[in-house]
Amino acid sequence: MPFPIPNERVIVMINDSRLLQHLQDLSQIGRNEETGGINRFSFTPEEQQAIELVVSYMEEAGMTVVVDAVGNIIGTYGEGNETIMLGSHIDTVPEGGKYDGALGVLAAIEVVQTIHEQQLSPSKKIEVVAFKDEEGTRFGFGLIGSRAMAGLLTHQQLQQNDEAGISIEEAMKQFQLSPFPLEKAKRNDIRAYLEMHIEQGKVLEIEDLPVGVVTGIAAPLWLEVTVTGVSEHAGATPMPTRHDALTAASEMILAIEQMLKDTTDSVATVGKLNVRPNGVNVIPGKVTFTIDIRDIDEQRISTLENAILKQLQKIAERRNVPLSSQVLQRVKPAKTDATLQQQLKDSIEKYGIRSHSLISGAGHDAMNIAAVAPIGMLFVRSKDGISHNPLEYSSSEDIVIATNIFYDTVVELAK
Ligand code: HGY
Ligand code: MN
Ligand code: MN
Repeated sequence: MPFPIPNERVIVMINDSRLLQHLQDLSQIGRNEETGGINRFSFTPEEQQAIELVVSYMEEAGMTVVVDAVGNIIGTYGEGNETIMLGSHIDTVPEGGKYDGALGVLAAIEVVQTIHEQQLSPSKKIEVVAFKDEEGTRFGFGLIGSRAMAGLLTHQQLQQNDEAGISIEEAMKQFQLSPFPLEKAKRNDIRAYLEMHIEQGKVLEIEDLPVGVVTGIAAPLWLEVTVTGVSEHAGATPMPTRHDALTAASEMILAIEQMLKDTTDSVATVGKLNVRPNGVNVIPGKVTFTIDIRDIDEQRISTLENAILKQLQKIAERRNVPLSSQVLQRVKPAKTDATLQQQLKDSIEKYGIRSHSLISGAGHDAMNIAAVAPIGMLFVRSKDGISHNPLEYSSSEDIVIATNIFYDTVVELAK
């Protein structure tokens, strides 16, 4: 479908119906028919099914496909010493939406397939990567594939267990992966990394724009806090003598919200809570909850981490319930590359669209790849800013415009 643009030149367009069909087909894998949410976690049959579908799309697009030592799916097009890498992820959060990650992988494949069909001969190799376990849903530790590619993944981190006590290393071996030595997955040939992703916030909707250029990515610090009280009989234990781990944790969680109520940069979220022994007639003896702290500034994250843990300790002491905490994952915030930002802006303006720059509150694989290559990100408008929710939605029009802009940028970079 040729797109008339301001200077009357008709330019090559991606195959919009093919891309939208691929998005629809992939979204059926791991879909909860009741809620419409998608549950596609790393090293599961649903993920394996999704991998097979994505590999078939990559091959149709003229790519050769390999799986690296930690399970990244890598489609390669063309040759060259330098690589233009495009990517995102196909795993999801619990009850996730159909666009988070999946759009970036499928749009990148569509860009390569259009390049292939146009018989362009890029001077650089182009790769499309579906990174392993970006979300960290199963192990409470994410961005595994991009950490490995950036040389940031450690043997110790692969010992993190899921709720069934299976470690990441064991899960990898169950899927016939041999991750060691971890250096095998490290890359030093990436000339530029570009990721197209839904915004997952409201900025582009407020600006009434289909796309935006990311200037920086706020990074997650994930903590796990355990509060230890005493399990006792709910009926026979007078209130003043209790050491209730759940009421203590509840006061702590509200204290976190209170500490951040006036900030604009940082955010903190308690997303998971586990109560033991979890009986109606038992005073909770042990409660574990997670804290997800984000900011674009690393110093502010660490200041907030210390202030929150200090405040929680105070509550623990007053209530006489010991508290312990551990870091589940810590990622560096990242700035995107100015040249790649400019290239994306040029492609956006070629379509007569005002280019708008914004920070990503959500984390992405690009944060890790920033350690070994210049990174760029193109955001696509999210309806109502909703994401990590079955209601997550980006319009077909926005997706098609964004992918055409992405195509234009990749063709320029791969020349
Ligand atoms: O947590 C994040 O920001 C991303 O969705 N993994
Ligand atoms: Mn996500
Ligand atoms: Mn994502």
